[in-house]
Amino acid sequence: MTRTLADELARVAGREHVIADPEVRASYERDVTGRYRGEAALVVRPARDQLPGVVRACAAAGAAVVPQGGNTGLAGGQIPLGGAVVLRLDRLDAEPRIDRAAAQARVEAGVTLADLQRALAGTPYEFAVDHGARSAATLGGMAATNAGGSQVFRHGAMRAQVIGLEAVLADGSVVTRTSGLIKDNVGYDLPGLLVGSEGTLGVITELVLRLIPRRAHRLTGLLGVASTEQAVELLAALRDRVPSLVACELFFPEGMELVSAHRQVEPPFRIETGAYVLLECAGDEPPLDELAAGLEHAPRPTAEAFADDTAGRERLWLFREAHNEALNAAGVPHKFDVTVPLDRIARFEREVRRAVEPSRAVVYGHLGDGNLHVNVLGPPPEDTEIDALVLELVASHGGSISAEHGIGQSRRAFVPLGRSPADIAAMRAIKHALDPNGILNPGKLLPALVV
Ligand code: 2HG
Ligand code: ZN
Repeated sequence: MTRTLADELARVAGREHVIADPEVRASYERDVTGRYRGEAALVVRPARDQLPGVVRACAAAGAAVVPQGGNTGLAGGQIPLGGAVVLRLDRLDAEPRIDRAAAQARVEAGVTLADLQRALAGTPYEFAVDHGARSAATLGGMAATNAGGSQVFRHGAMRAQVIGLEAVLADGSVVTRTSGLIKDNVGYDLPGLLVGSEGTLGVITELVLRLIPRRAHRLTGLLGVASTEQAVELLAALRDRVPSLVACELFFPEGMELVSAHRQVEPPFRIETGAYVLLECAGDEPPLDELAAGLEHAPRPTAEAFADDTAGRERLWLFREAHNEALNAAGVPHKFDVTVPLDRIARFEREVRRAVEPSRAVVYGHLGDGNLHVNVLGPPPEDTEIDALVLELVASHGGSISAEHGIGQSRRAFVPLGRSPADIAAMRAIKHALDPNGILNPGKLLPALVV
């Protein structure tokens, strides 16, 4: 069957774009953390107009398909299971088209976030979602997982940026909602449904994205604070008083040490501190005065460093953004991507560290929206007890077990901690209606059916 499917896919996409060699396939079958490894029957790299034919061919052969963008996902959603066909979308990379009057960008799914940022340089616009994996993460994958990043508390996650999209459905038909019209109320919000569906309802091929005005001045500040409580007080003091504040990130001394050692960089200050808060301001005027005035109302930092030039700002951001990479170099962590209400975050952080003992938790995240990344080093990857422990704690604090990385494989079994039986049944009904044979990214997102 595989040979026939390979021939059929070669007929649709060209033989050079169908990869069967196990050694070449390998990089598409595992994720960056080393936690998720699968097996693909084939990897196919279709051009955009070949995608419907590729999906039809797979459907006819009864082969499952797994869309894959930059393979930066951290929940295992993009990793093939049980010999599925990987649809690698890197050929969907036409130059983004910018509509200045509408403040919109039209991008194909395989365009990376960094490529969109480059295309917007020199225009009056920026894209509101940003995160550390920008050079490899694709906008299609970011939409499929409803990715977030550091500016969500101001501008929302991917779903808030997607005005329209095109997607190929399980039968190869194409849904096109790419008019770019902001007011367009004809029926169900299919783009809203496809965003965050992690390739289980359709394969996103193009996006129409909202843009925000580019601000002339940026300022980054790294502040030491005595405790997580004080970090939250700082956020409360700045959120309204400093309208230019676009990011408020949190990390701890263990992360600072890990990144400094991994990247061989000196921390900007050496002083005992309970936590670090990284602030980013963007304004039409230099934001320093506004930020300084806001800080008057906040707990006094133990130490601080500021930069308003690109190199200096990047140096400060590195201490936050390189956490993931430094952890991956240290081992295969259990990764949790959770949201906790801000008034619970300090207590949760203390409790989660205690709960995973004697293992070590490295905690960091996007304080502005209560999104913490809890990474636990120590327990073997297959140990699911630790997963249950952490996620039940999250639920007990009224939090969400998945904030910005999706459910993928990693959180499937825990969906009932965040969704009611009626909610899960409605999601299953949607899945069944759009993909009755279950060929789109099986084994992801929805919990396994217990029969
Ligand atoms: C981040 O915020 C990314 O750095 C990765 O979302 C999170 O490493 C993680 O767990
Ligand atoms: Zn994050």
